[in-house]
Amino acid sequence: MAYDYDTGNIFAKILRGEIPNDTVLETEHSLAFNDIGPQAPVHVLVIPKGPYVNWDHFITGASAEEIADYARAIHAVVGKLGLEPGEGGQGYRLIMNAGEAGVQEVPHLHAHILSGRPLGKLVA
Ligand code: DGP
Repeated sequence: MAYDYDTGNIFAKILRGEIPNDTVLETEHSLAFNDIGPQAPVHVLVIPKGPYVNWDHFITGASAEEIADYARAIHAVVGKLGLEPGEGGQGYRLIMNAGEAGVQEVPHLHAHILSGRPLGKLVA
């Protein structure tokens, strides 16, 4: 599947420094920042710096280095915010929306990390 990346999307603008963000963590290939409309006390978005529309685009098009960096960046945010489940950590929910059915609004891959309250059973 080929994806057309829209360089005008809001996260591309954040990555270019054209609009501000509340950064939680930055790595060589990834950026994590607080969601502008948090759905929970903790609502962090983690994005790769490369131009990937969604997870499927990323996992088929990114380098092993980018993929490892992105996975580790998500883990690092969880650690930095003390969200690891068990041993006193709160736990969290990790979500990626893709396409129409997933109701993805911003066409640049992002993982939502949600925590800070009981999130309820996941329903469609
Ligand atoms: P999704 O529906 O999965 O595409 O979620 C997009 C998320 O992006 C949504 O939770 C709100 C967030 N968002 C949209 N615009 C901005 C912005 O300009 N800054 C930040 N920090 N978050 C944004």
